[in-house]
Amino acid sequence: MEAINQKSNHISIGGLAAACGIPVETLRNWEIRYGFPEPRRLDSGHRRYSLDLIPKLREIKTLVEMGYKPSFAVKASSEELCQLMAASHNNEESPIAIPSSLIFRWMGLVRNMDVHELNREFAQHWNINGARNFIFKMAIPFLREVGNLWEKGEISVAHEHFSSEVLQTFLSGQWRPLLTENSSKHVVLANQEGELHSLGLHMAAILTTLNNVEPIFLGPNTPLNDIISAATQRKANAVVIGLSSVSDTKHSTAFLNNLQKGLIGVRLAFGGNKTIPEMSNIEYIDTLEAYDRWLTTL
Ligand code: B12
Repeated sequence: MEAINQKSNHISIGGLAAACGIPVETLRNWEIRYGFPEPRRLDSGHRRYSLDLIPKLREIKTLVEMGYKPSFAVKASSEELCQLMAASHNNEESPIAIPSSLIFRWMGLVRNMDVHELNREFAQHWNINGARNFIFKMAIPFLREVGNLWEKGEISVAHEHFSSEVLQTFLSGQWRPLLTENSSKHVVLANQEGELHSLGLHMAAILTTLNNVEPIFLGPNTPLNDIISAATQRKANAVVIGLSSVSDTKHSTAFLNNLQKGLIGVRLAFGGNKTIPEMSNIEYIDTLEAYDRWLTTL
């Protein structure tokens, strides 16, 4: 690293962090892992950064918030960053269309139980299209196709379990590294006892992290009292329960009512495709897109 003197056009790591909205720790981590942003050193050894790095770092931050992996965004060339940013601005007006050939190809990999290729495909589409497009346009239609083919007897239970396991491991590996220590809001995410459909909850965890809210992820089959203790211990802003159509209506209604009684001053919501009669002070969030918006109301 080149030594520089104090008066040049450079700022400290704290200054850079403030200018880009990226914590100092993260900047140091990226430097160690990816060699970027590379500081120059004062004679004293302190880091100094060129002001020219600020626009690029702001773009990287935006992409990471959209769900791109830091390892991908930090290493992208200026040209790639420019293209990704342009694509992100166009996202709302022209959402990406998911070709049915993609789901067809993924189903072929499921039939062959090709975990390596399926993982590679997931990672590639996550990186290229971003977390939200991956969830809404790819993962959910993929699981629906898995369900349809299983119902028609065209794939076996083993194929269904294989697809959901590979996807779940992939999703959980994506959202945990996105967690930062600076989120002041927490949401407990859990399924009730007996409920194993937790993929929607993993997708919810990703959206939670992207909204800079920390998920306290308890996952499937969680006893009521443990959900209450977790929410109390972490002073959660909300508890969100994932309920699939498999769950029994009476049981789920009683579960939510009892949960609500045990949670004082904590918002309670449930999502998923279970329809149950309206209950006061318990919110229903029908889709993950709605959950993404709901998080901004915390
Ligand atoms: C994967 C899967 C499994 C996996 C789950 C693994 C896992 N880790 O999640 C396993 C193999 C364990 C499983 C087991 C069973 N399953 Co299953 N499963 C599925 C499958 C293929 C995908 C479900 C899924 O995760 N979708 C992804 C979610 C995100 O998509 P979605 O459900 O459309 O969600 C939308 C909303 O509901 C909402 N949402 C969903 N979750 C959440 C969470 C939050 C917090 C929020 C806010 C919103 C939200 O957002 C989405 C839209 O944006 C479906 C097929 C299908 N067509 O759905 C069957 C399906 C749900 N299963 C079914 C059945 C019958 C079962 C079993 C009873 C089978 C058996 N005989 O053992 C068991 C029950 C287990 C249990 N006790 O819970 C049936 C349910 C039929 C019914 N009664 O309505 C389905 C529909 C299959 C079918 N075609 O028959 N299953």
